[in-house]
Amino acid sequence: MNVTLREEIYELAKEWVLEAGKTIREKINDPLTINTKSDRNDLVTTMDRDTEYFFMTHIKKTYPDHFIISEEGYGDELQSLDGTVWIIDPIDGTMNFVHQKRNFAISVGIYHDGIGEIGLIYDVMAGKLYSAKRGEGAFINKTPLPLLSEQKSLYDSILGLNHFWLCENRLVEESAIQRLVKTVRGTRTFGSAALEFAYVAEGIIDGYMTMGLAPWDIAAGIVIVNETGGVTTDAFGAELSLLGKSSVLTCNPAIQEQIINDYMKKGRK
Ligand code: 2AM
Ligand code: CA
Ligand code: CA
Ligand code: CA
Repeated sequence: MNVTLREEIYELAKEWVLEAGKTIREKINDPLTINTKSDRNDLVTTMDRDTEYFFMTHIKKTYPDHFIISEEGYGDELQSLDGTVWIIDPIDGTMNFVHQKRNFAISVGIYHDGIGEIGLIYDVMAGKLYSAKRGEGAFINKTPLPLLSEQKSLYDSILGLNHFWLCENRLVEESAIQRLVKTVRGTRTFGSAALEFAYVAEGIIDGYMTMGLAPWDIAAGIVIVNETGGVTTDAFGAELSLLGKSSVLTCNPAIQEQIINDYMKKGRK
């Protein structure tokens, strides 16, 4: 992607993210209309939909030839990542938004011909914008993020893991996940995949592993984590597709192989 055009797109995307965040903050105590999707804990609110609609209308008006992949239904049905594609989660961490009124993010990843060019993750209530452009490093607001430490052992690591790893699953044996949580220094569950990616980039957790994420949960995070030297694959080390759901491991490269080789089920793709 042409650098001047990328700069223009970045500035506009940032402006829209900050504006959408401001609107959410202003309405944070308004009564919410909450609906459920796949099950009673899979929540969606009018704020999720309104925020996505805001992005869709601005993008389609300014860049009619760009495409959108997004969670709440205003995006395009894409079979490929050809061209410029905005991959948007209007509110990542809706359960936190509803129950805690904090710890949720707006996530916008912009890809050109399948390559992640721009990542924006906005922790709306904290007013922290994690951002990156490919090859230009990552930032929190205007402060550059340092590269991740190359001296990192699994013993000294904090991992983002959620309770689903405790339930029976196809990816890891119960005994292996118990060994893993006893090996690492600690585990955390933040409830927003985008924020967990941002924390990996920031180096305040060393890895985040989860099942069944969609492109909008990870698109921005991949670009930001990349810029601080982190790596993102599925939970078996395979390359991720941004056209479907997948397990995800994003982490400091120093601990990636050990997690995959010593803990995950063998022989799985
Ligand atoms: P969401 O809030 O945008 O739905 C919660 O652990 C994390 O997993 C959030 O980033 C959440 O995104 C994501 N997630 C993906 N699929 C989900 C589902 N079916 N129900 C709840 N959270 C889901
Ligand atoms: Ca959701
Ligand atoms: Ca999400
Ligand atoms: Ca969402």
